[in-house]
Amino acid sequence: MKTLKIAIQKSGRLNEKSVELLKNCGLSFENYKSSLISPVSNFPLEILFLRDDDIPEYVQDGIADLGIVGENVIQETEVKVSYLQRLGFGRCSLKIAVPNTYDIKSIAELNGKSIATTYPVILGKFLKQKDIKADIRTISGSVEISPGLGLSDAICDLVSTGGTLKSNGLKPFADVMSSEAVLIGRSGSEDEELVKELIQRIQSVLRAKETKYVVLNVHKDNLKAVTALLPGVKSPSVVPLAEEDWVAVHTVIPERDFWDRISQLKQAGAQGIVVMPIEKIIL
Ligand code: PRT
Ligand code: ZN
Repeated sequence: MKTLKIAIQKSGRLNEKSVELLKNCGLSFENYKSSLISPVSNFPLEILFLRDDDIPEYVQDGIADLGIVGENVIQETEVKVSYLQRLGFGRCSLKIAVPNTYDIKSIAELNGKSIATTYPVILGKFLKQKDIKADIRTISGSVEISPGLGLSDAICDLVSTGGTLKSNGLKPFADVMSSEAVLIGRSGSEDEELVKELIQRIQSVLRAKETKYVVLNVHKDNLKAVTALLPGVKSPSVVPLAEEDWVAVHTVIPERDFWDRISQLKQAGAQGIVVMPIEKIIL
């Protein structure tokens, strides 16, 4: 049987979450920092640990079947790969930022200015689209210190909390792209059985993350009002309780509207609400 190869970041911001995701998919493997390749003992898969910049090309060239990498890296390397699944971690935005002292009003003011970045391809396309002719200075790191050193008027870099910009006296000015970690494969690889199986496992873990398992007690008189608030995967399960006229309702609730839903349920007569994390949801 064929053994798949998936490339993930060896160390850095995406490593831990990528390993966690694969482990949550039930894959059993060692995560030695020193090894470049780790076999999975209970699925025909090998994990390649690489620098993130190399992952898109490895997948494009077929050295790896799959990869987990930030969209920003895929766009910058301009490779041809398929996006198989957004993964919901490693979220950040590529932004143009200028010194706090620079009272910039419109993006057109960047005409003739210099912008330091490690993302010349993405920035170049963005500026072209906006019809702006700026001098893109490609540097390999520590972009945020470049205006302070007089190397550029502005920067274009990834931002997540905004702390780095702030501590370097910079303010975000324009959004170039937003990014998150994605699962990529060669075009057409989504039709392969093993790839399909792995994508299904990943999706069941992601779905579970987005939902909570809720058990609550309610008097039969209020059951209709309570169940009307609960979508569930299909519909909520209702179990009789020892106390007459009371039932327990079991269901799942989306994380995003969790607190709103809980207060509505309490108002509708729900009591003793117990909330639990879900490991996987297989549809
Ligand atoms: O060694 P290797 O080449 O594999 O790693 P790397 O150093 O190139 O990348 P790494 O580990 O820093 O980031 C990997 C991926 O994480 C990126 O390609 C993005 O997809 C994603 N990501 C998410 C980020 C950030 N958030 C982020 N904040 N990548 C980098 N940053 C940096 C940013 O460049 C800036 O220096 O963090 C700083 C800003 O952070 P805040 O929180 O202060 O705004
Ligand atoms: Zn890198």
